[in-house]
Amino acid sequence: MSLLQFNFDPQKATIAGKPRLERRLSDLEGVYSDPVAYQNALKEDNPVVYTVSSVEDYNQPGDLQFGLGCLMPGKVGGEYYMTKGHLHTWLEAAEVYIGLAGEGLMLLENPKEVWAVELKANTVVYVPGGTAHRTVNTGSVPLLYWGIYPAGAGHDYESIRQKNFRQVVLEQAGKPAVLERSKLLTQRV
Ligand code: S6P
Ligand code: ZN
Repeated sequence: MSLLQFNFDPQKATIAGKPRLERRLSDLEGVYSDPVAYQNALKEDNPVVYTVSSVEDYNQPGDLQFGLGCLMPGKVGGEYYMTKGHLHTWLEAAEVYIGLAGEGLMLLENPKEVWAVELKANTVVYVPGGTAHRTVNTGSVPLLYWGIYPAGAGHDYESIRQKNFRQVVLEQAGKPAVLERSKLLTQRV
């Protein structure tokens, strides 16, 4: 039996003794709606956009796994830094997100509905099964959150890679605006 208690560092967004995944800007091709702005940003720098430290020690039916996500503040072509976003491979698997610090949104969508839900300290967001989810940092400090999901949920990035999300979060007049991708100007994808 592994440990039942885990120590995490909210400043470093690490969990003691556990792996931490890093996603840099170069890992996010096709995520941002303005490909020219994306390529220009990459020519400048290849920063870490987010990290996820995970505890996936428990793998039996009924078990839970969890990850500490830390999404940096920043923008590409006016579009806020965000995660790749995914469905779960086990499509029906739901997830709970708990905001710890920072300010952001979760884009959620399934074939029937689309939501943009606030994620920040002291909020909990329930991601229903069958719902694609992406986290967006609309603030000026790192957005720190827990995601807690059933063992075996897995990640399906391919469906997102093909269609992307139906909503886009851009800064407009200094504030976040949630827009429909289908209504963006044609130079964005
Ligand atoms: C896992 C959970 C989170 C994400 C993290 C990074 O089910 O939803 O831990 O993995 O927010 O996002 P993404 O889309 O790159 O996996
Ligand atoms: Zn998930």
